[in-house]
Amino acid sequence: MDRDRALALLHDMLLGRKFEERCAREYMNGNIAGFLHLYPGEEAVAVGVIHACEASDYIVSTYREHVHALVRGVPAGEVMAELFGKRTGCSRGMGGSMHLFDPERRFMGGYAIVGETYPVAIGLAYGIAMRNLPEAVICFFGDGAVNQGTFHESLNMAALWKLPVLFVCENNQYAIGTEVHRHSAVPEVYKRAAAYRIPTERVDGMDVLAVHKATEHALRQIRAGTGPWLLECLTYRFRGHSMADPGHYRPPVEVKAHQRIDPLELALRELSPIYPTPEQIAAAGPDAILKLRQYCSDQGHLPDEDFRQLEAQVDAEVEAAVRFALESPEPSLEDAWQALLANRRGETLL
Ligand SMILES: Cc1ncc(C[n+]2csc(CCOP(=O)(O)OP(=O)(O)O)c2C)c(N)n1
Ligand SMILES: [Mg+2]
Repeated sequence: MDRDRALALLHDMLLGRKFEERCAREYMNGNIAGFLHLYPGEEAVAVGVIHACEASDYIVSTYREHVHALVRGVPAGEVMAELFGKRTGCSRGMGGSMHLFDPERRFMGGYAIVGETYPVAIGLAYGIAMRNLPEAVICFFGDGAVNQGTFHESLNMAALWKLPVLFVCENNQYAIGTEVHRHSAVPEVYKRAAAYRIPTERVDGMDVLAVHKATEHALRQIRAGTGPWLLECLTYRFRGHSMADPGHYRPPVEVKAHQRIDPLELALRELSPIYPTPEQIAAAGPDAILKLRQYCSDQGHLPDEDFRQLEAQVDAEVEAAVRFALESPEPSLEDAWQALLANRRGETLL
């Protein structure tokens, strides 16, 4: 991987982390209402997968999708404005946190219903196959979503018709408060692909480069016409299921153990051929971003000054997104009517 790509990955991982932490604050400030599911700890999955895609590939995601949208290139201001329920949001302020949408960037949602993403993804993939295009669909889902009927129906159809879909399981080991081995008879999600003869791989979802490499490999084969793939990414969410969840079902020692393998830290290690010593990490304090900066400056790979600049840039992006959202107008009643009906050409009807 070249330096520019590595820096782009790092930028998006930092943006994902800082954007989400800011969302938590804005929720507490009363600027975001409803459910809010945050992504810290899982950044390597969205960033690794989406960076391996072409802009012409479609992305279908769940309700934990802010970072997927950001990595796909939906402007941070439009994502934040959507969370604030503002008219300038990517879903015109009528979708909210769980229903981000940007068809021009082929970001096809944002779905609140667990297991809803698969039929949408195979529908898109069927359209691609009928037109014989070199495109693919990326379908994200959680470990808790593999027990839905739509999972099996969609994997069967995708395999049967050799549809160009990459199914990506974000296995963060919990469906709300239920651990994967308590909700799934086969807790190794990748093994389920075998039932439909779908090729599969299980990767370390905390390692952005491993995720990126596995996605490139799967997409090469999908584009060669061999049909779908399933990638299981083992990851962990650092926060509760949503802002309403204090997460008491997880022992603090488990959470701490996972936080020690921060995907941001791993990403920066990958930027350099030499790994930091445990002493260097310990000396950098508890904050992963500080550790990264320390590490990079120690290695001389990404000079401290460059890292400071990158971090300042991300801070400014998040700040501008919040300002944009705050200053944007609410949708009007007229806007609500506009979004109610559409004809087959996608024109809204009143
Ligand atoms: C069909 C349906 N059933 C139940 C719910 C309630 N629900 C919301 S999130 C969730 C857990 C999903 O867990 P997982 O797929 O592992 O995703 P994660 O939240 O861990 O990212 C459930 C059961 C829902 N939204 N939709
Ligand atoms: Mg889960």
